[in-house]
Amino acid sequence: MSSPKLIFFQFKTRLQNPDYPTSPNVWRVRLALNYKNLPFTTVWVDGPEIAKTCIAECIPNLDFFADGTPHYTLPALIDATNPDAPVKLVDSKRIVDYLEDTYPEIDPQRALYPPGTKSFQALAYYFFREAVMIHLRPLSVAGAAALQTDRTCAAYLVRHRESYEKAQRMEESGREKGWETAKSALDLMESFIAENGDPQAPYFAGQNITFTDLSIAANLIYLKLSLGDQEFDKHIRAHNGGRWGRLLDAFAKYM
Ligand SMILES: N[C@@H](CCC(=O)N[C@@H](CS)C(=O)NCC(=O)O)C(=O)O
Repeated sequence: MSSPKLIFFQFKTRLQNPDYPTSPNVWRVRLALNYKNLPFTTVWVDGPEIAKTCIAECIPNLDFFADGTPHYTLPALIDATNPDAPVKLVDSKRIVDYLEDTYPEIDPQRALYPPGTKSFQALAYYFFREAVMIHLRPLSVAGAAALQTDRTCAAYLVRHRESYEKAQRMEESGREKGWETAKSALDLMESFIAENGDPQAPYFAGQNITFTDLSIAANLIYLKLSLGDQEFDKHIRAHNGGRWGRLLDAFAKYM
């Protein structure tokens, strides 16, 4: 097989050194590419340029706005390995699934989807987003907005207006409530992991990294960047016996 020619469209931010995006969705793909050791080139896209860039590259829209206009998003990926039939994808999970299908790991211990785990992992993906991240969004949105480029910042606040306004209205007690709810969901996640019979195992499926770990790590990176080290360390790093801090550290080499 000829070596892959992958073009990865990442969300540009203020963080230039190192060049970090602040979107968990972009991180999900970036961690997957690096974990799988797939070479890629990056196109950095500023927020207001997303639609223009995708249209120019014939990258499909993710969905539609309420008024029927197409909604273009990042991350996006072009696999130009076969120049006659380039594959153009959006949606972080769909992109990771495509990479895993197209460039499978030779070592079965490195498979992101060990046989029979796809549906369970889809459930875990849904749970983490809907039970954990949703309660932290108002807490992280102001920090994430401050990391966007000048051109993106205003649009970012419009897009996340509801979360941002909620954050501004939140008293300290409201933030604590958000943390409490999110941490209860993390406790549940921890109890699911314990079902494997080895609560000390580092990863969701035991000793080997799977998609679920990679996806949670992408969210943890986003939270650490947008909340700042102090708040992240106070609430998440040591929670559940340090599981989340260790998971983040395990993925540092794939950032
Ligand atoms: N489900 C999609 C969500 C993609 C998404 O919402 N991307 C955001 C960045 S985190 C975006 O491009 N927003 C720009 C916009 O909505 O205009 C995924 O997982 O990739």
